Amino acid sequence: PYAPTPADRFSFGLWTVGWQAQDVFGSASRPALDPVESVHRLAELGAYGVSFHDDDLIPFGSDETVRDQVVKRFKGALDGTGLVVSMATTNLFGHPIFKDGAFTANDRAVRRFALQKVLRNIDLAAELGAPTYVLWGGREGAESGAGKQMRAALDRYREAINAICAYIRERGYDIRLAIEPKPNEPRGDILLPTIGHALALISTLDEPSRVGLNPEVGHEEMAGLNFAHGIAQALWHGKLFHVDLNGQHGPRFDQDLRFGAGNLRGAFWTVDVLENSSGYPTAYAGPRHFDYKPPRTEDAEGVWVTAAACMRNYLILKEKVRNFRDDPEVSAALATARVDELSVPTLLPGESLDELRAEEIDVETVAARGMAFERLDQLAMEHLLGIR
Ligand code: GLT
Ligand code: MN
Ligand code: MN
Ligand code: MN
Repeated sequence: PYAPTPADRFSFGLWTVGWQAQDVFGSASRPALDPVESVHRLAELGAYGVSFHDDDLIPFGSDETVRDQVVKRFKGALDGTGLVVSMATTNLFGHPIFKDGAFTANDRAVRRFALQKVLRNIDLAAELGAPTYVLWGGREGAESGAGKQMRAALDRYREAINAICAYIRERGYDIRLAIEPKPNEPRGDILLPTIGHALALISTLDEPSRVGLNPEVGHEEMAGLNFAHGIAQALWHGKLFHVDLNGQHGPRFDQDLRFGAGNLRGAFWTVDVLENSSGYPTAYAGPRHFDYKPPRTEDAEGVWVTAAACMRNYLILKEKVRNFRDDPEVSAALATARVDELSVPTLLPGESLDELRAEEIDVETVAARGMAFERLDQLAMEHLLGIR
């Protein structure tokens, strides 16, 4: 049991298993990993897809000959294993040219270069069949007050996303964009810090229907937010295009732990939402994508232990969530907590507000009713702890 198959649609970024574990305080603890080997290992483990930044695959600054060779080899690995490219994105944060951002750098030449880099990699994304293109603006932000004019930066952010959408339309590509929010790191304060901020920007775009979200568990939790609630709202807006699954221990540096580590209860409710266990009409249709970092303590083989664990933990939680939802005691507790009653509109169809105002509500009786949420939550806890 809990052995993943491609039908589970698990996917990994090349930069996750390929991370050499260089951090702010120390150099790499693992050797470089060939993307072709990653494709083979991920396929053997039961994954269905991979995602990549341009530079994960084609080293920054490569000439056309190298580029063509790399892409050919990568395609060969995909064809040989049946793995798909589930998403692609641009590295707009690694090179020193992006030290003050990419789409929102004060320096206009940087912004023009950033856009060039994105458009070029969108051609490759289309060639490899990626349905989703992620925009993570880790360097779009500031450490200080006066250096960045926030409203101008938002104008430029929107301009860039509109230009990318126009390019995708002109080329006739079947690609949607997904913005990935993050509150901080590497910049002191990043633009579009949460799901809500990104949703608000999307509503102002030229083609809002082409743009949605790629929320990451750890990024919302760094902001002290509830990830399951965040993705539920994204689904409600029809904007959960993609998801980055990982683990985080509350507000601190971005830990990118394997899925299930860190906030385990949060992971339980995240799977509940993604698997649509409560049966809400809008379900998540994208890949179960892991964006985590195998800790610096692990060696080259340890990396694959963590990758397998991400998928295994997801499948274990999926079973626990299903058992929770199928448990007759849970059904009774849901009824006692009047959870279904929230789906009943507050006003009757056609009811006038005068009728509402005329109604006599027994305030004391209504106020005295307990909600019995603790009983319901304890049942969830016992399913998660494995005693039910
Ligand atoms: C980087 C970041 C991730 C993003 C990736 C996409 S790159 O690793 O920390 O959260 O999803 O650009
Ligand atoms: Mn992260
Ligand atoms: Mn990350
Ligand atoms: Mn991410």
